[in-house]
Amino acid sequence: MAPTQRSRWLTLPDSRGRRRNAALLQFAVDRARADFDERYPHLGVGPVVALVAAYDEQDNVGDVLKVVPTLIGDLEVSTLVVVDGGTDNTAQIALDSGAYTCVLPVNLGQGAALHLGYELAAAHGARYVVTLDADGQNDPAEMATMVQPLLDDTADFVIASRRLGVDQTTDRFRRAGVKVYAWVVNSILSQKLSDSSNGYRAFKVELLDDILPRLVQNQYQTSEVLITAASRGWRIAERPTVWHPRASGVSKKGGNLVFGVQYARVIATTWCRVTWGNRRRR
Ligand SMILES: Nc1nc2c(ncn2[C@@H]2O[C@H](COP(=O)(O)OP(=O)(O)O)[C@@H](O)[C@H]2O)c(=O)[nH]1
Ligand SMILES: [Mg+2]
Repeated sequence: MAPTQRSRWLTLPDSRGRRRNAALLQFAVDRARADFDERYPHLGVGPVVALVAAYDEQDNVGDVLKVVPTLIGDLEVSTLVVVDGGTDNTAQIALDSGAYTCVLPVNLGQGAALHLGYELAAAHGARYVVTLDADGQNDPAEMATMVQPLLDDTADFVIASRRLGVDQTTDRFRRAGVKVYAWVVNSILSQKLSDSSNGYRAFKVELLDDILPRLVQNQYQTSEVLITAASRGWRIAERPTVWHPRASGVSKKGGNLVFGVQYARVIATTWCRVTWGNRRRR
């Protein structure tokens, strides 16, 4: 059948189209999960899982995985890579590095890939999950610092801060955006976070069990996770870390303007949802 030529800008989203997209997304996730379960039939992961969502990161992911610690204190660390579709060799490199690797058949977005990763980690016995970028922006050697407040039980969710630590990137717009969005998020959550958009985070698995059914963003997920967790009363802490430039390639989330607008959209929609949609606290 020939593809229709209607401009997507002129097409209003209809509920049937939305239902179809949701069904296709679920189909892709189910396929990836079934394949994962077949390849790792009796999987038990360590208490700490380093979770990496990777989309066409063949030039970066190997170096990241190489330096994930195998132990934090006496807790074993397992690495789980969710390969988010893509067309390059990311999956093979992740497998060769020894990481548990789940491969989505098509690109769904970072939020969807991490969502699947959280579910897999929780289902296979993780107690703590740490999310890291596959592009070298977060240093896996700092995982112990990230997890410590969870082990001390002074927080349920730890978010890295490039503003308390060191930001080695030079993009002034992104830097300004980090400050502006931290201010916005702090204003609505009554928190004092310095870097609310950082994707380097550590979670207790109980928190993930609670918030996962409430997450809907398939791509721009950092503020959704943070706002949802805070609105549920989970304790949030931050730790200083070093924010490195991407090892190679460019961010696939669009330029600064697209990124900024999408980020603002997710803050607004998540805030509305948690304010009017779910008032029940744990
Ligand atoms: N941009 C993007 N990143 C994805 C996607 N799926 C997984 N990722 C991973 O999410 C992480 C963050 O993406 P990146 O493009 O570096 O975004 P940024 O760090 O926020 O500029 C990287 O490890 C990507 O490989 C996707 O669909 N788009
Ligand atoms: Mg990145």
